[in-house]
Amino acid sequence: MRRELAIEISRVTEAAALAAYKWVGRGDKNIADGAAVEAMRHILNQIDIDGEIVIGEGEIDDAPMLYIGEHVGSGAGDAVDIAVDPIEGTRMTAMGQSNAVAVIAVAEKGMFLKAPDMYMEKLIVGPDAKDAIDLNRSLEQNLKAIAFALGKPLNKLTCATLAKPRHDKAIKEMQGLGVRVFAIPDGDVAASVMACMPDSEVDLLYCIGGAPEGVISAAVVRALDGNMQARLLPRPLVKEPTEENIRIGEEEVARCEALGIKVKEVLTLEMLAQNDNVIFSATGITKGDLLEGVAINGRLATTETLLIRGKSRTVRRIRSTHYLDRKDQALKDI
Ligand code: VTB
Ligand code: MG
Ligand code: MG
Repeated sequence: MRRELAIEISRVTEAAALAAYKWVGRGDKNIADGAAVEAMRHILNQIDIDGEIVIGEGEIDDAPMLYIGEHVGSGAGDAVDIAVDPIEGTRMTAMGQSNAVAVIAVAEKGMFLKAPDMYMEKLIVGPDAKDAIDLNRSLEQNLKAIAFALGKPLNKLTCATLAKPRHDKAIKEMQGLGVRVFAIPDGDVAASVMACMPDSEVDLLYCIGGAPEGVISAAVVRALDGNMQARLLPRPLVKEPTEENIRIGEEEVARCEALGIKVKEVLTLEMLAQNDNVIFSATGITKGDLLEGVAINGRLATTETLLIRGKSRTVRRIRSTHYLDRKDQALKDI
């Protein structure tokens, strides 16, 4: 992948965040998602890539999406696979809550795991604990191994997770062991990034979240030299085993089989993202732990973007000022 592609990719999440921002606090997550999708698609199609969306979000709740299998880009240039989440945190966007981001990850063709949009159990650590994780062992064993690798007691360990009822037991267990738990309402991509960043107090992420978010996170983990293991979980293992959820679960298992993956089997980082030549870009929509949100002042908008290029392991924070009246018409119309 040519080096300048990274900078071009940062414009994709900037545009998505700006489009999403118009819908912050307006109560409709699908309209917000739709606007971010349109903006992403528009900018992606201006870039000289032969890109394919290989994993995206939206199927779980019928939200608008960039379709899996959709081709983007001018068709000229690098053949790449793309994982997207135009709004990671639609609920936060619609309700004006913090931590919503627009994210994308790009890899060389064939390097990302192709999986349906379903639940995924994830365990992520930064470089210093990369050899300590094994999802075949218990959570407690993993926490102890991570703490040992980091040279600190369990009560100095901080785990990020999602504050969802499905994690109540795990959260209690971790707290019982003395581990500090940061349980955020939504948005495990930002938390995954924090688990790998050297300057963050988050040591690990453990949660059951979305598979697209998992693959996007795997790109960051690769780029920052951390480690990740994951497991795809059919819906009845995560939510109430209602008739509807059982039916969805059966579909998920069948789709996984067709893609050659076994549900519930441990997936290593190498399977999620096959090499570290990846690009990750995230732009804040609402202000959060990882990024500032969009701020608008008259015709000026500012954005903050985290842009990571795995090949060189360069981490950029880009603060941009946008003159909204100079944006191209298609973006203004979204
Ligand atoms: C997961 C997680 C995301 O939504 O997809 C979650 O990975 C799904 O939440 O980061 P529910 O199970 O409650 O529907 C996010 O938190 C936000 O997209
Ligand atoms: Mg989303
Ligand atoms: Mg999401």
